Amino acid sequence: MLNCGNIKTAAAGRAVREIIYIESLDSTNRLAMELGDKGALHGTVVIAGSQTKGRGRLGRRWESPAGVNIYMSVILRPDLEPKDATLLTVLSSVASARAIRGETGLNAEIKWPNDLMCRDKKLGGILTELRLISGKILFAVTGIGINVNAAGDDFPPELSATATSVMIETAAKQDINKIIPSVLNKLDDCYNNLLQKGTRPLLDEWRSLSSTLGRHVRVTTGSGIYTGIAQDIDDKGMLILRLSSGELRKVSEGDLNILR
Ligand code: BT5
Repeated sequence: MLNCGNIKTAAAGRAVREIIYIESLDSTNRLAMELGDKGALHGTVVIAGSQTKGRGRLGRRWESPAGVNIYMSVILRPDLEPKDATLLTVLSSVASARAIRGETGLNAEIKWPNDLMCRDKKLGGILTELRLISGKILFAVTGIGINVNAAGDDFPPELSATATSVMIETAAKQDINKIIPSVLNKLDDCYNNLLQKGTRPLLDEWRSLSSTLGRHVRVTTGSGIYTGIAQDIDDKGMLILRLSSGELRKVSEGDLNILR
C-alpha cells in the first residue's frame, strides 16, 4: 500500500510542491495535464494505484495493474524551447534508472528514447507531454511508469516476452514507498543540475546508463526506417546513428529495436 505521508516526508524540502494520490485513475498524465491547465505549480505530482487508460506514446496503452507498480506524473514549468523538450524525457529516464539502481540494486538501463530496461526487457517507460502556447512551453508533464512488483501474470500474454519488473528480475518484493521519493529526489537533483550546469552532466549520466549506445539498431520514425550503429545522443537528446554508408543521421523520435 502506498504511504503518501512517508513519500511527502522523504521528498520534503525539494521541488515537490504537492502530491496528489488517487487509488484508481484513467491516466496520471491526463489528470496532470488538466491540473497544469488550471495553473498547478511546478513540482505538482500525481500518483495512482492503478490506471484504466494508462498512456504510452502515439496513443498506445500502458498496462497498469493495481497496487504493484509506479504510475506517476510530474508537472514541470521549465524554461526550455520546445525543440529541447526531449531533455525532459532524458531527465526522467536518468532519475528513474538511478533510483531503481540505488533502492533495489537492479542494473536498470535506458533504451533511447524513453524506455527503462533490464536484460533487454521493458521495465518501465516515460511519456513527456507538452502544453505549448505561442510556440513556447507553458508546462510539461513527465509521466513515469515503473513495473516494480508486477508478477509475470500481471502482464497480458502479448507482453510476457518483452515486459519485466524489478521483482521478477531481483526475485524480491520491493518497497514502492522508498522508490517513489528516490525518483522524485533524483528528478529534482537532475533538474537543478540541468539549470545550473547545462546539459553535459545529464547527458554523460544518460550515456553511462544507456543500453543503446554502440549497439546495432533499427529506428522506425514517422519519416522512415534507419538501421545503423547508435553512436551517441546530442545536446537535445537526439540519437546520432552511423548508417552502413558511414553517413551520420540524427533522429528525434521513433521506436528503437536493438538488432545485436
Ligand atoms: C511508453 O510508451 O513506454 C510510455 C509509458 C508511460 C507510462 C506512464 S504511467 C504514468 C503516466 N501516465 C500515463 O498515462 N502514462 C505515463 P511507448 O514507448 O509507446 O510504449 C508502449 C508499449 O509498451 C505498448 O504498446 C506495449 O507494447 C508496451 N507496454 C505496455 N504496458 C507495459 C508495461 N506495463 N510494461 C512493459 N511494457 C508495456
